[in-house]
Amino acid sequence: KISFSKYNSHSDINGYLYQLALNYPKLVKLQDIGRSYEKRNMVVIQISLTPSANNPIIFIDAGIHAREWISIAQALYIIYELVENPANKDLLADVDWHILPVVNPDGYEYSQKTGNRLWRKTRSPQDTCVGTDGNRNFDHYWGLNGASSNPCASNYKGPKPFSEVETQNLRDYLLKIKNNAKLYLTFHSYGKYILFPWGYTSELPHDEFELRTLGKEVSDAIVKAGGPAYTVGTSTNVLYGAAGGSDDWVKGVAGIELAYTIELPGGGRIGFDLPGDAILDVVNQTFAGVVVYGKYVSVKY
Ligand code: 0X9
Ligand code: ZN
Repeated sequence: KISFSKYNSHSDINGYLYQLALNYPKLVKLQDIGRSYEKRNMVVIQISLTPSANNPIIFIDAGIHAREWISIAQALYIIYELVENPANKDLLADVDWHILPVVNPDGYEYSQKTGNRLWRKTRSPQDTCVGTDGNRNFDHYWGLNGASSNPCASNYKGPKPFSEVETQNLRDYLLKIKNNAKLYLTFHSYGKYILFPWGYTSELPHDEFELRTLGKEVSDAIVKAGGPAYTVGTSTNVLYGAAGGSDDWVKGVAGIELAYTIELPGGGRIGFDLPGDAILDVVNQTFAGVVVYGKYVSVKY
């Protein structure tokens, strides 16, 4: 059983997806996109009122960084609202939603149970240490900046682009849907940023105005819902330069022009450990921003 007052295990999350597919067979389809290094199933939930129509797709992922638990709760909450709250039917009228709530299930489990709370990377053994930073592993100016060549560093880029099976699985799925996918959202924590490409350069993308304007509308909606204001801008210019991120690859290679990294608010003692009783407010306020994204895509495409 899923909860929004604590953090759920990966198997409970997949269990919830299977339960939704059973309970809402017309609305929900599951797509197995492969397994993690430790053989956990990576499952995309596809939410579509009209599966026959050629609708624009919004793709959402979370949990590429193991310790960023709130991001996974956020993805799960979006799934919950879209599938189980009839008040959100409008958001499904002419947009399909594809959501992968846990990109890095091995790291997530490790940070929750066996290992250390601040684990960030995958769990594949490397020469000297364990794990690769999934968000430095994408093949778009891979390793150019903000990424380490040291396998023991938390931002290790990996031995080669897409060395990790998890980033391969995500890449292959995105390549399959890229023609219909119009918006990519990847949830992280923490920091209250709405980021868009590029992370590999301080130069602005050709559609910077559109990305910034939409990002600000999203931030405004979150504020209206009682949440905090977010800083909106390119990764390099408002946070730091780092190449090999999923957002840069999605825009630069897959050609999905609207690509955002959302850094959710921090909390707790170390920032990543937002307490269970604070989850619901964050995910509910952020959902108001997701609604803005949904409306934008349904009007534009
Ligand atoms: O460094 C990251 O991967 C992200 N921040 S986090 O604190 N969650 O690790 C920001 C990624 C922004 N996008 C790119 N740099 N491409
Ligand atoms: Zn992150």
